[in-house]
Order: sequence, then C-alpha cells, then structure tokens
Amino acid sequence: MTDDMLLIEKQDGVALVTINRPKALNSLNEPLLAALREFLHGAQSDVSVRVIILTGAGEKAFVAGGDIAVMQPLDALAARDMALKAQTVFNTIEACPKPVIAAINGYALGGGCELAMACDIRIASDTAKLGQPEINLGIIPGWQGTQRLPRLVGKGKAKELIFTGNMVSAEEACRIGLVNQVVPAAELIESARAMAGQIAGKSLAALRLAKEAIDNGLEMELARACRYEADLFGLCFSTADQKEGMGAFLEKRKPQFKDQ
Ligand code: CO8
Repeated sequence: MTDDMLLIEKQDGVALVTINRPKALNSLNEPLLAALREFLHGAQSDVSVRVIILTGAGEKAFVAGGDIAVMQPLDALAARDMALKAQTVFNTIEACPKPVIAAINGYALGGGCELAMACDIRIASDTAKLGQPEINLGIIPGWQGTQRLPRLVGKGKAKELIFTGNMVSAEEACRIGLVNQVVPAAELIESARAMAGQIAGKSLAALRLAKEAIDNGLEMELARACRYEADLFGLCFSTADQKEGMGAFLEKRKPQFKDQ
C-alpha cells in the first residue's frame, strides 16, 4: 500500500527510513503519516532496530511541510483533526524507546521542520534550509512548532522565525541550536549512520531511560525532575546491561549490551 512512500532499509541495528514523495518535495499527507505510524509501532518491538534515521528522498527536500493542496479546502474541525493526527505520530517519535535521528537533506519547512524537531538529534546537510513559513499561508504551525521550536532555540528566536516565516541556512540553524551538526551534503547519510552506529552499540535500556529522563523531565519542575532522574537511574540497576557495563569496566574489556 504505502510501502513505496516510505523506504525502509535495516542494517547493523540501524533502520534508515526515507520519506519518498520527491515530486511534492516529500510533503506529508495522510497515507505517509499512516505509514510512518505503522513503521514506528513495529520498530518498537523489532529487535533488528536499535536506532532510526529519518530522511527525505532526493536532494532537494527533507520534508517541505504538510501537503498544502490537501489542507487548502479544509474546514476548522477537519484542520484540527489533521493537526491532532500528525501530532500523535510526532509524539510517537518522541516517545519511541529507540533514538531517532533526522538526517535533513534539504528543505525542512513547516511540518517538515516540526517532524525534524520531534526527532532526538538533527544532522543537516550544508544545503538544508529550515523554517516555519506557515505565516505566509495565513496559518500558524499546527504540528507542535509553536512548542518545540521555542524549547530548542528560545522564545525570542522562535517568535522571529514564526512571525517572519524566514528560512534559515543549515549553518544558522546549527548556531541557534535547531540542528546538532552540519555536514557536506554528500556525507549526510554516512555521517548519520556513523552516529547511529555509535549509539546502536550502547545499552538500549539506558538509552531509553536517558531519553525519558530528558524529554519528560524538561516538562517538570526542577526538583521533581531531579527526583524522576534518580528514579530512572535506580531503574538502570534492574537491567543486565548495568551489570555488564560496570563488570566490563572492572574487568577491563568491552561491554556486550543485550537488553532490548
Ligand atoms: N505541499 C504540497 N506540495 C508542495 C509542498 C507542500 N508543502 N511543497 C512543495 N510542493 C510541490 C509544489 O507544489 C511543486 O509541485 P508541482 O511540480 O506539481 O508544481 C513541487 O512540490 C516542487 O515545488 P516548487 O516548484 O515550489 O519548488 P521550488 O524549488 O520552486 O520551491 C520551496 C521550493 C521553497 C520549498 C517551495 O516549494 C515552497 O515554498 N513549498 C511550501 C513550503 C511551505 O510553505 N511549507 C509549510 C506548509 S504548511 C505546514 O506544513 C503546516 C503543517 C501543519 C498542518 C496542520 C493541519 C491542518
């Protein structure tokens, strides 16, 4: 059904997921969101997947937003439904127990920038451009951009980007904290794979708990968040990976992490 819209390649614990609708600059529609949701649900229990990389097909776009042709005729309730449906998928990325890296190979605009922001780490090609241009369409971001952008770049910069609709270069995105690193376009997937490979060798249980501590903790008041961190730290000691990690250190050998 939607298989060709989402290309999935699994290798060495890393799933490379390519959003494949290049003629419409990989803009997101319902079938694509459904395919993404299906993949994410499967990946959670798929032992062959430890880290996920999300990218866009072609050299021009990561994702140029939600599909404007689909959105244009919507009424208020249908638009809200569409916003909520995609938000659920993006929340699934954030709640995914496995790390998700966005490899931003071109335009990441509107819903595309929001998709990248729902990922844990963003690596951009030096040709990428990011922004929230919804204001130019007479709307505001509806896939969590008003919330995730200020959390990443601060309130003032988020307002500037959302009010002007201006795009920023990959370099500028890196400077303001919207992306983690910028690499030459030809090396993007290789760089994302290198980082994914490094992370894939760690304890999946510890990665999952670190992700939960950061994402959930940031939504809490500090003292509660620190207590929450201590609880999750304690939980690490229920895993075989903790015994293995510390045992390997003491025995001066490389750890072999196993927990899923
Ligand atoms: N939706 C649908 N089609 C698109 C989109 C899009 N977001 N972006 C590009 N396309 C299509 C174009 O219509 C064009 O199609 P065709 O060849 O059939 O004419 C094709 O992709 C190539 O695009 P361009 O010819 O425009 O390519 P350019 O190189 O001239 O320009 C740009 C590239 C600058 C990326 C330009 O395409 C552009 O500005 N795209 C729109 C970017 C945008 O505004 N994105 C935000 C969309 S709104 C959104 O994401 C909100 C999500 C939350 C919704 C909440 C639920 C209701």
